[in-house]
Amino acid sequence: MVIYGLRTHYVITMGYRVECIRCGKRFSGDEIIYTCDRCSGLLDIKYDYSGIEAERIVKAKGRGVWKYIALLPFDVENTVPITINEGDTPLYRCHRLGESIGVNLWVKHEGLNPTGSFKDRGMTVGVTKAMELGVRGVACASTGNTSASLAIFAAKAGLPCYVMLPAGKVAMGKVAQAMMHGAKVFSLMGNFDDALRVVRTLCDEEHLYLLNSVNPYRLEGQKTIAFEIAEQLNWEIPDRVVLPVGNAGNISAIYKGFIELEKLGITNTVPKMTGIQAERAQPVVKAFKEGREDIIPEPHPETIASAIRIGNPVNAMKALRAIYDSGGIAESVTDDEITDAQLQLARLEGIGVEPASAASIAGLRKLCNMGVIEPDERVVCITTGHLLKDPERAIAICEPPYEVPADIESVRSILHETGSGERREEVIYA
Ligand code: AN7
Repeated sequence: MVIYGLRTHYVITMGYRVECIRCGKRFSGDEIIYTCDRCSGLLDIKYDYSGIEAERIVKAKGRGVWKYIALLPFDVENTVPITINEGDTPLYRCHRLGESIGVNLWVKHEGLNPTGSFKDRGMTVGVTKAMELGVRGVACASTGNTSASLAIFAAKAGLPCYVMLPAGKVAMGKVAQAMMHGAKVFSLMGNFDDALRVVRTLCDEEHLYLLNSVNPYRLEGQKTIAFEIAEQLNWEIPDRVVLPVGNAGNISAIYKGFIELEKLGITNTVPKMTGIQAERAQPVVKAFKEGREDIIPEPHPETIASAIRIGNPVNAMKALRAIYDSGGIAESVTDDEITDAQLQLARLEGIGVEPASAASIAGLRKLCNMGVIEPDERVVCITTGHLLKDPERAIAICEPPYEVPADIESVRSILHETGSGERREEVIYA
């Protein structure tokens, strides 16, 4: 049911509204708009929390993102979600890695979503919204995972899909997914920020629906990471959540999720939101260290963690608010620190992640070494994407296989030479 206000353009749609975070201007849920037309501020989805009972979250049935439909911008009765069972990812207690870092550690492995990254949580909501709006096609710019996820949800929905990738800078597994699932893939001679600029204009002029994380519906899906963490810890909030930051959507979304649990009276605190960026792509970290509320874009971002090779993150203002308001922090890590953390996760915990995801562990280790994070803290790191997204990087940082003739003596001699199957932990810096 949609109730139109007569004099204002403000519309109440299914118990939520869209609002500019800067000037407060309100928009209706059936308008296609990504930023405020008055002040260019980011938009946020707001609910009437007094009308939502805590039980609808705490005792929600089902699994994954749609289990939390009471806090999603849809009509609970009449929505047909475009879903491939996203969310419901494991929260691993990581004793070995936690001990090596010196902290109580859990890892929420978002790489175990159906397309291999956390983006699926936002895309199931975003593409369901696209169907509700009746759009003629969907598009995004991407460092890879967004395009892979969008391609797959668009395929499921039967929508044309257009993705813009920075040429030569997207990990192989992600490009393979976008191509395989039928997106029209463009390789742009520029970086992610250039691609986003192009696709925003393309969407306006060609009437396509933009599904980058500037689209506030995406973040509604991603905030369910917070609900799941809380539930998996029996509604006890961890002291801190650490995650990689690129376009800065996920940190904003997860913070919002924790705030909503507080608003519903389910919890009474929020974790310190801790964002990690790569040393040569760290506009949010620099803004945080200078106490600013906005970023200065970096024209030439660079890192082996190609997912977060972003110099002008659109959600920076939301992310910085999340970090400041939660008493969190932002820190940068080097590519070598990211690589070490990727190997540690793989070999101490059996968790295979792509480089960007390992930035969370690298950042945690650095902040623990600096004494910023105390040993008794309960920390959840979010690993955002699966190892197989970037197989080339995995092969590049590991010892190559032993090439031997197919006879037992050749194999045995190498086996003894290298210490009979000894774990190759010597490569791990601790
Ligand atoms: C594995 O796919 O921006 O800070 O275009 O793929 O919410 O942007 C990917 C981002 C972290 C950063 N980890 O999240 C894209 C894209 C992985 C990612 C991030 C991304 P945001």
